[in-house]
Amino acid sequence: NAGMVTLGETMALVSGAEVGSWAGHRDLKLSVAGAESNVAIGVRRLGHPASWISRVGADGFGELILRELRAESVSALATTDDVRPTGLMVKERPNSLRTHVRYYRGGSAAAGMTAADVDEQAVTSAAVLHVTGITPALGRGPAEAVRHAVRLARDAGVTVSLDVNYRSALWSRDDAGAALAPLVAQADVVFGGPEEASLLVDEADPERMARDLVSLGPGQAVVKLGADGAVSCIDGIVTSTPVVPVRVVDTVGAGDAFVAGYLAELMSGAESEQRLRTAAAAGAFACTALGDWEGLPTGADLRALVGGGDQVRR
Ligand code: KDG
Repeated sequence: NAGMVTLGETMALVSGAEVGSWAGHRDLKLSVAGAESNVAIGVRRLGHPASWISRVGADGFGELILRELRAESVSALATTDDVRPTGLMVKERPNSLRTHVRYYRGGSAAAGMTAADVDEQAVTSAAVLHVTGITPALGRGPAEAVRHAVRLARDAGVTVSLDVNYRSALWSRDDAGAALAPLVAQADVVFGGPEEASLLVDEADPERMARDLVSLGPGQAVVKLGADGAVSCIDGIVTSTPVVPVRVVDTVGAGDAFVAGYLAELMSGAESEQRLRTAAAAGAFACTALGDWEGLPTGADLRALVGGGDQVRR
């Protein structure tokens, strides 16, 4: 199969090496973060080709991002911007109860993306185009790039997947709702948490949210409920998918893992029940390790998770 193509910003991620205020200790670690590249890595680990379209700066952070994605065998279709720097995300955990995330991404290379950055061949030859609500929040150019990619995909009969992924630091709920509604209408699959779905539909009950999302256009809507699993409306059938219980270490990236699991199964031609089962298992597995994408599972990881068994290998 032709695999998945995605489009979005990946940033350098600076986080504390330990839990504790940065005023007290300063050991930092450097990694990468981006919702769309997380999904690309997840899909790739589950055995499907994945490409990622973006821009990075001509700096060490950009090089790190490209190396990480290539190390994961994701095809990085990114241009290097000689003027704008790579965006930065900073994650501080002053104590075990709180995580503060701050973005330094205004004027970043990826915020300078335009429709011209969209690799048309990659989009029209893919099985699935996956986009998120983060990219249109980055500026007019990135918003146009998303609209262009979605148009190309639709015209070529490529399945369009959208994760609402609302980021309150980037735009208001009103702006997000107005910009995302036309994208939802053109998507085949839409994912979102209840707070995100409520940008688009006037409902509070997850089941009705899923149904109402479908009435906007997509044949498949999945409302992700975190520790409470997911409720979906797929081809007219409403289903509740329970969570797979794990010992949670870090929940960030679980939503991207869920999407990756779902889309990987979709590309394999699996029925909706199997798509949702794998999505839930992948989301749970991602919570068992630190990092936004480091804990994304392979097929063998998922079989081990679902099969249980001995946790210690000697
Ligand atoms: O989905 C996890 C993300 O929060 C992440 O890795 C960073 O893309 C990101 C964002 O904009 O928050």
